[in-house]
Amino acid sequence: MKSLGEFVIEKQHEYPEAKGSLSGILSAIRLAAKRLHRDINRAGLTSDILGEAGQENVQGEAQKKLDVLANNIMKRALNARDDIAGFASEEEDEIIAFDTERGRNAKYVILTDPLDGSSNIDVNVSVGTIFSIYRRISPIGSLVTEEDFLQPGKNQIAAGYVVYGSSTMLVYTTGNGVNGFTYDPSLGTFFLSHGNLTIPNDGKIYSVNEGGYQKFPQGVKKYIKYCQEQVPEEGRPFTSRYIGSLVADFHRNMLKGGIYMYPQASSYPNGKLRLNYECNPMAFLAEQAGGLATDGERRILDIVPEKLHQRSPFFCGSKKMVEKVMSYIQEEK
Ligand code: P6P
Repeated sequence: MKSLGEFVIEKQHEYPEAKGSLSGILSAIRLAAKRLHRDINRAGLTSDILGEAGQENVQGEAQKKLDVLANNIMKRALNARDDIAGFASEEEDEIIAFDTERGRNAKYVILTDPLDGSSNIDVNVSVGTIFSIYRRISPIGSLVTEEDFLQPGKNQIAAGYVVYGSSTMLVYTTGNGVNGFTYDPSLGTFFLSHGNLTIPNDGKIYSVNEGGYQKFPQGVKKYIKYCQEQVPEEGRPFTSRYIGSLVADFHRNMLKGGIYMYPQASSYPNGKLRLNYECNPMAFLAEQAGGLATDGERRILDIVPEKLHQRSPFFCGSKKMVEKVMSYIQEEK
């Protein structure tokens, strides 16, 4: 059984220019994931981490205590390394420049959704941590600026997630395929359990909050009806599975084949998911695993962000399923 640490060192040759730094960053994320695993798994036992934090994030959404805790765990773990110059998070209104000698001289920035799906935490349903890493474009030696965080997703040098489910797994890519590691709490170690993950080219599972059906664009409505049609020879109707945690739905679709959709709707005219720290990292992983990720028309990784917390419609998973919904959307143009 190969540990995550051994795997990262073994693969350093694949990113020679980021040799030690990327390993250092992944090591910080690994540590944060272990702490979050512990805190999430005992959440029900201590009243100080369940429930609302009594404040809102920049999206105007009520923050859970565990959102705030997860954000601080990630921020501290990364600030402790020499490799990260700045940090952006769903839970932080603005970017955070690490204003230290090593922060100013570090080459990379990270964006994260520290605890995705946190509304599920109080009811013991899977949640996740999502991260996205870029090389800074501002000069080394200076403080990072917002432009370092507004790069198109195709510039990512690494991305991944931790899914806190029936087991805790860390799944990441550095642009050379996707690998999954399962956490063994008794040893405090992540072990390679899903090497070279690939998304089946087609699938029979669709993930969408069908409660929003009436407000979806016509093309998306037509695709959902396509999924539900009785065509046994084509394996339809498909199965509907929606956990309410992007990371958990994405992870299942990656292993089994499927599509995750969060379309634009009147309550979310630009979709609900955030481009920079939800859509982009998941799109990088999806493409690296042979899948596809679009906003219904454009490749997610080609979108040039304008705002740190901007949202995007999101269609991601098995290539043929994403292409199918795009064809329905195109027909309605
Ligand atoms: P809804 C969690 O807040 C999240 O960002 C994703 O993890 C999840 O798929 C989606 O929103 C759930 O949103 O509107 O269906 O509850």
